[in-house]
Amino acid sequence: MTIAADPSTLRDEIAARLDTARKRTQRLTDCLDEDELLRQHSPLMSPLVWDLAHVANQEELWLLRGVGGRDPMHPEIDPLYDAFEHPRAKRPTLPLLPPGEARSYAHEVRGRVLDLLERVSFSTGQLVEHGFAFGMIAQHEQQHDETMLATHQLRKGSPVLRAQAPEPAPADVLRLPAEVFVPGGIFTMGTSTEPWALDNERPAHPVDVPPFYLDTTPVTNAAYIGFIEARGYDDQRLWSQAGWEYRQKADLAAPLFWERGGAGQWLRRRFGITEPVPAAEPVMHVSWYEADAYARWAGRRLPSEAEWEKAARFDQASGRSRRYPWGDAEPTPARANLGQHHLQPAPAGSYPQGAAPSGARQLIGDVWEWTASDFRPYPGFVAYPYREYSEVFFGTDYKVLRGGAFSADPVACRGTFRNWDFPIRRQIFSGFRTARDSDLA
Ligand code: AVJ
Ligand code: FE
Repeated sequence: MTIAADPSTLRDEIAARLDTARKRTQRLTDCLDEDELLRQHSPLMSPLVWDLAHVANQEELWLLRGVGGRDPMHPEIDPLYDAFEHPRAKRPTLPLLPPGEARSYAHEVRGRVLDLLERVSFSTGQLVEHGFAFGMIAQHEQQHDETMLATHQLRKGSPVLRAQAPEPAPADVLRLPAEVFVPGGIFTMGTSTEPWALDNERPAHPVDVPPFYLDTTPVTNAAYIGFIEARGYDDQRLWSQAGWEYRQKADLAAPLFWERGGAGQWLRRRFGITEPVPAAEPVMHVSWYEADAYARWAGRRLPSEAEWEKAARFDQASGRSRRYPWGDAEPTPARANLGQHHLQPAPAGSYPQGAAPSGARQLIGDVWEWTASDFRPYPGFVAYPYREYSEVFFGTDYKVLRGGAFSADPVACRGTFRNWDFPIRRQIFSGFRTARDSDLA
């Protein structure tokens, strides 16, 4: 988000970002009947009608109450939509607002927010400076839109979501080197200036990263099939201890949503349609444990989070960290596969216009990329505006994912953006690329 200096342009930008999020929420919910919205499609997910009202409830909480100082509209429903009161598995048993009421609640909140936006001054404190709280809420709705897309992927039944396929890979993919070199040295990680960056991306701080090599593109389905056919899932030596335990317990044998077809072919289910696994596409729906085992099989390792960010942002020529791999300008459809315009990743090597100075491609968009790193605070971290956004998740339970996927919106994706999940998770749009040390150290 490039923030406009003058308040009236900022108002327009905020309204547009909120509207994009709402249209996406509607696209993901208007296509299903009441029963499908109320049903829990997987114990991993909330019923879609919960996400719908939760998004509205957070918007009411942070914008109407937090910024606008209004009284709660329906205080009795607050606990229902507090993510910390009720785990996802329990949400279907709650007296949730039925779809019609959830929609009108969201509509009413939004109307009042747009009124507030007309009158708000962006200079009355940290919450509204550069429109931060509005940006946070647009990001929050988009993050739930991504979660709702994962719910669609998990649901059985007739397909309702369709989108255009991405372009074929550009001609130069055959000449791309397998890996790029990132020289050692200090770079600036995180940000203190990106106006809508969330608390966990802050502050900017120097990190010394030894030289390393990184895959030019995410690992493809074809490469991953190599790991499967080499019996990587059966070779305990390739797995971490926790990874092997989980591989045994969950009987992992391939990415989630994959099945064997005839004649050695692999098939996958994607938004209700079964199709051959496309060889050139980045692999997706793998857990951190699988990514870690694959990397070991390939004689490599996952990149640390700092390595990933340096490869994505650091411009050796200027010594600066960019906002995005290609520079400081906003994402466009020519630079990155974001925003649910395509409902799948583009072939590895796509988006030459989105390449990083290191030469790596698709660091933003296509698939979230698992990193080797635990989700931890940066030095100087301050929880803002609430501890439950990031701080309560810090520690060794979660691994960091970077870069965003086709499922993520540009408003909630940038070179500094940090996502996190449990290392067993596979229903998310997760892939990875691998790295290795350089002997130049
Ligand atoms: C950043 C994607 C891990 O979905 O749990 C949504 C985002 N936080 N509502 C999540 C979030 C509160 C969060 N992730
Ligand atoms: Fe939420």
